[in-house]
Amino acid sequence: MSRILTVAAGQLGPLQRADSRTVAVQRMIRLLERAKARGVELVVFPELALTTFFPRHYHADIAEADHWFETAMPSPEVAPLFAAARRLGVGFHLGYAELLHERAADASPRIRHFNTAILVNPEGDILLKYRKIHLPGHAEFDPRRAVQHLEKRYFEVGDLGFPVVRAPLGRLDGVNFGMMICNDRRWPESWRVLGLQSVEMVLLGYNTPSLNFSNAGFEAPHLRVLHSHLSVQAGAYQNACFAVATAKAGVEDGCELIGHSIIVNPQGEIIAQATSWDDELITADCDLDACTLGRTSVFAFDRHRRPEAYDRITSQTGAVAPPVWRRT
Ligand code: CDV
Repeated sequence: MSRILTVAAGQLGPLQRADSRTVAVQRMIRLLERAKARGVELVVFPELALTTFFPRHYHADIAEADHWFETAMPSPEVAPLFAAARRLGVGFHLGYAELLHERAADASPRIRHFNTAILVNPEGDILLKYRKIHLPGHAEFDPRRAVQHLEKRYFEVGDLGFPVVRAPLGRLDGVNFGMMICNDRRWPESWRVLGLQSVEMVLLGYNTPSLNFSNAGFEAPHLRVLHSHLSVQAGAYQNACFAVATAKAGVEDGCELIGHSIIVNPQGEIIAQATSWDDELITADCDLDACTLGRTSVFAFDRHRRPEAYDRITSQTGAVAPPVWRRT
């Protein structure tokens, strides 16, 4: 018997700086309705799906960026998305900026900011929450860049690790879901930590500019899509899982985003791909039993992994120079 989950990537076209959360939510509701008509049980929306990708905008006073963040989930503006999911019986994954009011160890109040994603079932339960760990970009205004990427300014590094949950969804009693966000997909460590928890489906959203603005050297624009797909396909194959990778696409605030959302199977094959720069739904029937082959053969971790040889992975951040060979 196969275990089929019908999933969709709900790609969003651009969200401009002036667009309200309500604009984004209404567009996502329309995608949920189209998903329902196609028998979809889960729709994956992008990273920071409620607003424009605001880390491209510099605020000298960091608190001025707080209006981009959600202090409750669902907030009144996002509640209609939860209601639509309930009405349609479709789950969803949503990326957003999260602002928390907390007490520090000395009881003083502190505000925390994360780049967050949640997995929500049709009943409105939050099944899994993830806070982005690999924050790209920089913390200070960089005059060499035509477009800023200030994730290190506005967000803290996520504090939830890479969690996996087994939860019922659609017609299935249990699916092992894991999450990562955008830049995390480029790091094999993210995938392997999920793989080591028997993840069956990785959900991830992204905002990737079509140009590399870091001014560190030339990167041909066509390689931006290649690198995104390469990362997701390799991660899914090497950890024998499905992946739904959903983009924001098109020209947002004058900055072009690559789009090219994909759904990938455990063989690393792309089984659905977006072709527009607009709101677009791509779907796939994912038989989760297809994860078994990889994880019981080439990637049977318990038989083949050699953690005793991997200590550099967790003990070291930057690369060190190798010893220089000399004739003896
Ligand atoms: N939002 C992102 O994390 N974007 C990065 C860009 C800066 C390269 C990405 O990895 O796609």
